[in-house]
Parts: sequence; structure tokens; C-alpha cells
Amino acid sequence: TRSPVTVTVTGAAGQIGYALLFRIASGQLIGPDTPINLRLLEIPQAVKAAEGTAMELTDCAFPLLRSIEVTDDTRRAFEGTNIALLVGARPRTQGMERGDLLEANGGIFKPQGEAINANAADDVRVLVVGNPANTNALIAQAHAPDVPAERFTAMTRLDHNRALAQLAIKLGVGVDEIRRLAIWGNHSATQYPDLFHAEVGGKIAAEQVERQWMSDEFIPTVAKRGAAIIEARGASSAASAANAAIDHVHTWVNGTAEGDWTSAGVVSDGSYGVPEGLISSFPVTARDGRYEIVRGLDIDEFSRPRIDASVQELVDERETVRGLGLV
Ligand code: NAX
Repeated sequence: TRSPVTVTVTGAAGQIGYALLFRIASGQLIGPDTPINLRLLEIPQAVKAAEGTAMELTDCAFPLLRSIEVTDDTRRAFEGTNIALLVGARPRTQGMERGDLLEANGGIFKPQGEAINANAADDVRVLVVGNPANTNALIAQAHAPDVPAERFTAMTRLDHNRALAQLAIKLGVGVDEIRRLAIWGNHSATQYPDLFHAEVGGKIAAEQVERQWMSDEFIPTVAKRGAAIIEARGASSAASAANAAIDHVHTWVNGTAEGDWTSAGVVSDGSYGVPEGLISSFPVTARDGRYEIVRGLDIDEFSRPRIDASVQELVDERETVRGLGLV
């Protein structure tokens, strides 16, 4: 058994929280040898509901779950935290402009970044799930100057998994036969799922599908999957989002397979023309507990404008939050 890890989950009473917490407590986030101390952060009105979830977690008698604490105190929530899953966010309501949404989320992610800076463990790793995830991660990171910027990431693993599944269905293969797929850009409808480096059976995926399927079906299906789930289920993706959050952290800590990569929103070093400092999705490998951008890929002319458009959206979001004094 290894030493315990403190995991903080914000928005713990929400629907992703409910799908996520039991998997964390059962050992799927880090691995079967690592005990977990859970901290659940909620807003005061939802603390009681989070306490109900905590009761159920207790009732599972998970061998790895050492403690659970529910709080509405942001500073306490991140004290000694090793893994912070920032799920709670302000949803877009009717009539809300994008600027209003970014501002409302600034009110959440700025104090959380400050609290992580002041109180978290030295090895803290942060995953932002709450939307707009990339820019919320940027805001939190901007307020944690003492934490290495690379420890702040945004979730595009759900998009990655959606793309894997759609390609597997199209080619009639198992998802485990696909390697090197990548999501580029923003976790939004502009994201670009890239099949030009993806391999199936050792051959490039883009050469095994029609170009028209890729542009008219695959890309929009992946990019608009969240809306399709809402339409069908009457509620947004929850268990699949929680699953992706588990995958993101598990890979971060335990690494990617040799010769393969995954997708994550990470701080750009300027690679592929993505302005330095933006938190954008890239193909990434994980080794020794670090995500690293895969370098040196050729970007073909089908992909280039699509990547650029999604990155431009991130640039615009950064301009908006700069204008609001949030970064
Ligand atoms: P819910 O509305 O069910 O839950 C959100 C919870 O966050 C609520 O319980 C609320 O009280 C809490 N909360 C709000 N402000 C808080 C604060 N300042 N501190 C602590 N908790 C706070 O939403 P849910 O369906 O769980 O989704 C959560 C977020 O994930 C949303 O922003 C959603 O848009 C985003 N998603 C991101 C995805 C991704 O791939 N990156 C996919 C799934 C999901 O749509």
C-alpha cells in the first residue's frame, strides 16, 4: 500500500460528482494500492446534498477510502490536496452572453486558483471539467503563480473517447485497435478530432474512411455529442464525463502506453502555432507523472484551418477574460 492521496472534488453534489465519487473511492482514479482522502467542495445550498452522497460513500465500505470531508470553505477544500477535480461551474442560462458566462466562472475559478496556490500539496495536479473548461483552467492557473503551470489541465478526454468510439463503430474494430487519435483546440463545438495520425491496424485512419464521412459525419458527431446526449437523455453527459475524468487522471499518474498518446487540454509551449500559455487540447503522452505535448507532427491542409479556428476561439476567450481582469 502506498501513502494516501488527498483528492478534492468541487461540485460534488452535481450529477458528474455523483458518477465520479464512487469510482474515485473504489480506487479507479490512481490505482488499487492507493488510499484516498476525499474532500468535497460545494456551495452552501448544496452542502446537505453532498453530505448525503458522503453517507452513501461511507455505506460502500470501500477499503481504500480513508476519510470524507464536506465543506463550503474553498481554502479548507484544497488544504494538502494532491489531485483537484474542478467540476462545479456556473452553467450558461438563457439570455446569458459568453462574456457573462466567463465572468461568472471567473468568480469561481479565481478563488479556487488562489486557494490551490496557498494550500495545496507541492505535487498538486488540477483537472478542470467545469465549462468553459479550457478558459476556466486558464483563470485558475493565472491565480496560482507558485504552482508550475503544467499542473493545470482541462478535460478533452471525453471528446477523445467519443472520437475513438465513433471511429471504432465506423471501421468495425475494437477501440483498443486504435492508436494515436487526437483532439485539438477547445472543448467546444470547434474542437478538431484528428484522424491523420490515428492508426488502425498499423495504417492511418484517415486513409480508411471517406473524406466526406470525416468532414460531414465524424467531426460534427464528436463535436456535437454533448448536445445530442442532452436531446436524448434530457440531461447532460454525466457518467461518461466522470469516466473521462478518471481516465485523464489515471493516465497522468500512470502514463500512456509505449507508442500511443491521448488528448488533454494543457498549457501551450507555442507548438503547432498555438499561442504560448493558452490551455488547448493537444496529442499528449504521459510519463513520470507529466503530460507532454507530442512534437513534430506534420499538420496537413485539411487539419490546419480546423485547428486554427478552434485555437482562435481560445484566443478570443482569453481576450475576454483579460478584459475582465481575470488573467
Ligand atoms: P450540475 O449542475 O449537476 O452540478 C454542478 C455542481 O457544482 C452543483 O452541485 C453546484 O452546486 C456546484 N457548484 C457551483 N458552483 C460551485 C462552486 N463555486 N464551488 C463548488 N461547487 C459549485 O452539473 P454537472 O452535470 O455535474 O456538470 C458540471 C460541469 O461539467 C458543467 O460546467 C458542465 O458544463 C461540465 N461538463 C464538462 C465536460 C467536459 O468534457 N469538459 C463534459 C460534461 C459536462 O458538460
